[in-house]
Amino acid sequence: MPQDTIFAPSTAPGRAGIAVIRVSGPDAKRAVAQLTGDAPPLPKYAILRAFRDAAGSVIDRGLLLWFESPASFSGEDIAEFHVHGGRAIVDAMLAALVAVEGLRPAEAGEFTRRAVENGKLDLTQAEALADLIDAQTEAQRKQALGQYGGALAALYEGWRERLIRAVALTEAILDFPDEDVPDEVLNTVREIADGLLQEIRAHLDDHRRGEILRDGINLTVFGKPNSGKSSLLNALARRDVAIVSEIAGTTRDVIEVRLDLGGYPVIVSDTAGIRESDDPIEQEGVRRALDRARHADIALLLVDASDPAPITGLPPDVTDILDLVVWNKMDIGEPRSGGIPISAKTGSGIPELLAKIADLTGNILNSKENSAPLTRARHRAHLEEAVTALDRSLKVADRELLGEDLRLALRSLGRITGRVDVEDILDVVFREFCIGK
Ligand SMILES: Nc1nc2c(ncn2[C@@H]2O[C@H](COP(=O)(O)OP(=O)(O)OP(=O)(O)O)[C@@H](O)[C@H]2O)c(=O)[nH]1
Ligand SMILES: [Mg+2]
Repeated sequence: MPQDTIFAPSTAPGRAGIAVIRVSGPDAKRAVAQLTGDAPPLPKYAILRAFRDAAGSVIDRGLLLWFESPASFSGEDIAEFHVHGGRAIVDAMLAALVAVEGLRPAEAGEFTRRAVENGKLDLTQAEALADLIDAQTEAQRKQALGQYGGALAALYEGWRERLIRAVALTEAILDFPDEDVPDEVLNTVREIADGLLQEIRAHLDDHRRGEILRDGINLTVFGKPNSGKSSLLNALARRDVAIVSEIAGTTRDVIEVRLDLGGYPVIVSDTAGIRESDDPIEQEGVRRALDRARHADIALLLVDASDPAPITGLPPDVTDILDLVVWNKMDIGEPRSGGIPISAKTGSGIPELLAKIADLTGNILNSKENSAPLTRARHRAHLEEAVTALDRSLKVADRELLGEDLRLALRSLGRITGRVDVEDILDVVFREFCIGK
């Protein structure tokens, strides 16, 4: 079925030196002809052209690039119009393109979707492309780039290929009567399944490093009212994010700020001060504060060094929740042992605290060097399905059930990269075993 030809700006809207508008599909050449009155340049060469509207008047002069199918991002013919980045120019270009027969505006993600459909990218690479564009810090950029380069795809495809072989072997022996099945075939199948099971489990058991890096490390500041949590948030963010006041119970809700700490994305949450209260809104705030602290990657308990009873009123399991104790108001408080001394007001101790947070963050993310970390809950869910099926396959005696479980595991792995077809299996079956000759 012939595809529509789609177009969209590739650059963000607004004023800029240059804006790029991309056209992808079988009618891209027609778009070039209509806007420039000429054929496209050689593939991957840029040429300066005037771009004209339907009435023939010049919209702008800019560079035109041409990519010929299949050697393009989407696998289709692609024309790239580089114009000056002004709103009126881009609007006029889009109007000119809409007037070309066979062209329509692209839907969100449609270029990438076509790249996947045409086998240019697998699903993990398409996801990585989105992550790369969203990356806010160095560490996120590196992780996304590795995945875009196919690190995860190679890992998962490698597993899938081994599993395809195991499935093919089970298919091959299904037609044999029991006594004729050579033991070593079943043993090979079980060895493959067992090896994969262990590797996938090790990959899953990564303390969610890749996902945490992608989403950001959650640092939650909690403690008694007035201990200076909001002051600390403002000091870390170096701007006035949260309201600070001497009235206890100022913060009611969770306030989040995203920070780049040494290349790592850290989401700092300021929370309501923990105390007994009759006010239902404050009670809810306290509930949220504790909930956030319990689920945080780093729970920072902030205590007031000038408070004679600095931890009274905190829940009994507070030591289980906290990862880090920080003493605030050292400018007016008593020296204390254990924990990091700071003053959110004067800024003393903040560099040491930042170093400590970077340390903890590094521990969470780098406890093991991993070139292809798991980055998404979607992958984790499919991998867990595969583990369940593989685990079961090792426990069943029946050959048919064994094959069924291996197939389930295979399908789960295939869902991660977007390859779920059984054709692969049939290929191997026919190539290796000549069944049905
Ligand atoms: N002297 C001194 N005062 C501080 C320091 N940090 C915060 N304060 C003061 O302590 C009071 C409470 O500060 P907040 O940052 O609002 O405290 P909080 O923990 O967010 O309080 P709640 O939102 O009510 O839970 C304010 O009057 C701050 O100016 C500090 O390091 N030294
Ligand atoms: Mg506060």
